[in-house]
Amino acid sequence: MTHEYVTPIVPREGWHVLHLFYHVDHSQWALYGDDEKRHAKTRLTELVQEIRATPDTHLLIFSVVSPKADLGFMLLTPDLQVANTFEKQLCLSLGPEILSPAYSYLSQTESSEYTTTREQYAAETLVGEKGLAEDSPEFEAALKEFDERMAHYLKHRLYPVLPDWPVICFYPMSKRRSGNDNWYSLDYDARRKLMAGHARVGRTYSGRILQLITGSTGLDEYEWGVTLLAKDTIDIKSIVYEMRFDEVSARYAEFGDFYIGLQLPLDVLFRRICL
Ligand code: 76R
Repeated sequence: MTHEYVTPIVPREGWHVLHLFYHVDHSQWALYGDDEKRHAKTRLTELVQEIRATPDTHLLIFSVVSPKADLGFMLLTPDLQVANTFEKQLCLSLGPEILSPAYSYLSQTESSEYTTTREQYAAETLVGEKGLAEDSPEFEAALKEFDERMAHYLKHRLYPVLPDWPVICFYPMSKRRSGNDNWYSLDYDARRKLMAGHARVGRTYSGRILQLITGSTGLDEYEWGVTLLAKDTIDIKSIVYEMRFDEVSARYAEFGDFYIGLQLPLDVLFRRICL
């Protein structure tokens, strides 16, 4: 990318995340000659390579299943200036009239305020549930194991590297704020207890679902973007179904539209979307 002398907008922690969905205008594409078509695809291919070669930057590309959109990108990068630049370039890369935005979502990776802390784990799980004495070697070992697991986990939430699993599901969601069902008027302990139940359900999908929850309060229409990656749509369908019964979702969640995409290598994707 040509260097622009503008102040970077890099969050104190985490990265910016853009979900981008486009329609292809096939009537405009049909007007392109073979050379123009080849050049257009080369431009997009080179741009994708440039984006993927940018430090700390990831780009997922997928064909959208259903006419809600044709082509989707998920871009993760620290600097909003860079995200903005790439987003404009992606939209134009096939030619000025080929891609038109169908939907988009801006969010940031974030750590959760409900993640179990070292102190909670020590007091509630190790002493409370497992009955370990605070100065015993077992206690020390278990706490060390917790520290390592959490360091790895927190890093993944803020700086994720997403696998190339074929199925990607995206939807935005908020926590309800109405009458007696106002998430934001619950006190912290009540929210933390509810979230612990949510996480218990979520953990049973380990290895089948990779979830990335990105925060968008003040950035876009909803409060979070939910990105789920899977090898099989049945796992997407069952996690979302099972979560519906969990109080956090049953009582407090509101959802936007759902998008299902298939991650594909670019050459396969071009054929898939009939370019
Ligand atoms: O600390 C952690 O990150 C682990 C516990 C955890 C938190 C704090 C967790 C685990 N989630 C957390 C936060 Mn989740 N999650 C969703 C959805 O469709 C629906 O009903 C809801 C959409 C899914 C499918 C899902 C899956 N989670 C959140 C938040 C932020 C809440 C806030 O801050 O108020 C939202 C909006 C949200 C929504 N969650 C998990 C999963 C899965 C699979 C897990 C287990 C992950 C793992 O342990 O690897």
